[in-house]
Amino acid sequence: MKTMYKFYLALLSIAFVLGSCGNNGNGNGKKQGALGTNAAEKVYVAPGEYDEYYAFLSGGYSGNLTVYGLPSGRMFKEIPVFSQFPTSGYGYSEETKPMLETSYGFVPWDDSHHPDISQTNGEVDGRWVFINGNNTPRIARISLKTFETEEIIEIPNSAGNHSSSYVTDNTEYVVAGTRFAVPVPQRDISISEYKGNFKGALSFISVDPETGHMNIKFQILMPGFNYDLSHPGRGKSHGWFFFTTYNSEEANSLLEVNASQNDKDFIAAINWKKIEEYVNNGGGTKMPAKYAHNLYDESTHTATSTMNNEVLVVKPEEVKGAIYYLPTPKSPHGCDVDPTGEYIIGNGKLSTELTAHSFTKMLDAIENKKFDGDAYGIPIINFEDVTAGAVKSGGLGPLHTEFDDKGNGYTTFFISSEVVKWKVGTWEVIDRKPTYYSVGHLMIPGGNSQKPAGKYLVAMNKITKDRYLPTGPELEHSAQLYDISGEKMELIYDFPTHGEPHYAAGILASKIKDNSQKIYRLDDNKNKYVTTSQDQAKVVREGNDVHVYMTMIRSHFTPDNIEGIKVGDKVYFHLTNLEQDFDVPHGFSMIGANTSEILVMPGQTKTIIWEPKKVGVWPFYCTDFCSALHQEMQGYVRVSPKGSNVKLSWSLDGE
Ligand code: K7E
Ligand code: CUA
Repeated sequence: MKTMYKFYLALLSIAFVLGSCGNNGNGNGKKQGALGTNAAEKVYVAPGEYDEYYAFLSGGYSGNLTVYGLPSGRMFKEIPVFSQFPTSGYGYSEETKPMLETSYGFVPWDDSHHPDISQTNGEVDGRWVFINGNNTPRIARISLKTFETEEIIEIPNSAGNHSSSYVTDNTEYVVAGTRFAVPVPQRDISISEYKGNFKGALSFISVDPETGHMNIKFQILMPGFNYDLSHPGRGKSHGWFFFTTYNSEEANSLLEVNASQNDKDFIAAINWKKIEEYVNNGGGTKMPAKYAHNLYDESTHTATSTMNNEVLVVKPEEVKGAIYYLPTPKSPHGCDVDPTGEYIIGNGKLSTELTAHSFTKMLDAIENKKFDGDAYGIPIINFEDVTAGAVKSGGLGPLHTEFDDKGNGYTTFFISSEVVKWKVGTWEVIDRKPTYYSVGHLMIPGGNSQKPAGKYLVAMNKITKDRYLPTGPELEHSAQLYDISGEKMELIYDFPTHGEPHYAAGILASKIKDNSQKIYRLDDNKNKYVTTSQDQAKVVREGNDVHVYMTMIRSHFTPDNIEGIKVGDKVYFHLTNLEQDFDVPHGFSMIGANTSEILVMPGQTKTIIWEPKKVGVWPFYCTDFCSALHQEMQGYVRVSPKGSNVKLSWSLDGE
């Protein structure tokens, strides 16, 4: 182990020397010679023009998803997913709070890793993007019409939901796999009883082709390894799913040493079609499991949270011939399948090589029982009988691979800080370029589908250091854009990202932009508390609850004066934005409210709660600069002492 580390360090320093040429930005704001001649032109999107691609970058510990344009690297939006977001009021407004409900109660944060765009016939289709929450296992579905989170489903029997959220060729399933093996069902047992008692659940979540609604169709209770990443079969291997594992040692302490003992871990190959058939014929066992399913309804602008009580589980031994292990060197991390579906690439993160397994060879080995024992009854295929070759790149710490449209693979190497381009099938290395610094994932638009677009590659780097003007100890992460249209890659741009992007999904802008919704139609607004015109605005007291039905239009609230509120009341402001023009939101904020503001889109209704604590006259105002008279968009609430007999009244302009 020690010599291994020395070897890494030696190579690392070489890589650093190699890597540091071309990084000649200096402190005088004078960048020199880093780039080819026309790099600036390649990334320049003139004012008023559009980017060619959308890129959806995961937010990591921000819990969200950010939307960028490529090649410009301009950030268009941050979409709140698993985290409360005061910019829009997501997770603070009464309508969206249910989105963050779980079986653990309200969980307003998560660690979001892997976005994946829905596919049709193995091609990204621009309907939805899915993303996993790692920490409190959840999968979210985001509409690419509204760019809002529409659904979140919690994953029971799972922990560190990492080998997620990847979709099959026709989005039949979005798949979620557990990183940590845990007792299933959860119970009070000694951690030292890990081996054999802990399980790794792999969840297959069906997606309704019309509505996108998710449902956990079944979970496979696998041996207690760590299921790190996954990828569906494509084309010829459609119907299979592949998961990398580490810790096949089943260690439960000091994993950095104890889970690195075996020379090879596994890629689990799962014939999900076979298991689906088994389940459709009544197979599997329903087990009690609590998990939340949260759904946002676009017509009511309101989310509901439902608690489910059982999940269908399948044990590997129940379905013969559906699950195999492919030995794969050195704690593989990324698991990637090439666009033809023939090759399954395991990126052994403690290895220098990439392992390519062949789907054809795998089927042959299964048919001819070329096995090398089993793990908990799951046949292990002979290594030689399933590998097709290895990419011997000389890089260190391979993590993730994506593909272009010309039969090339691109792999990131974390330790040697580079992207390596290689030929699928011959495994020869074609090119390598440094990244700044320590790259994790990479993304080529459509690069994990059957139809990649081989124009740009985005490297998402873990370490930023000197790439930008310093901002104190905490720096945003850095992404880098490469032009991959030629034989050699060319680094053409750097841009900062938000949170920690672990993966991204890209798609031609033309597949999304014309469907992008502009307003919500007021006529279609079915929110329980909608106020469709100013003359319907009102204030209603129900015990200590006071409901304010308020409208917003440029540039006033109706009503804007309210009296008769008392300390100890709970005031619900139900705000409806009456505008029906694109891009005219109004905001609402109330002094001392223990929530956030809310931003209400045209035709939408949102509710925020305020519990006044002090007697006085308290102002509220619009937070979004909506017109020349935005600053006039304000009002007052008079708060009287508990038990006061000031009558409830409200008005606009004294009426
Ligand atoms: Cu490599 Cu979550 Cu895909 Cu980070 S993971 S890099
Ligand atoms: Cu409405 Cu500012």
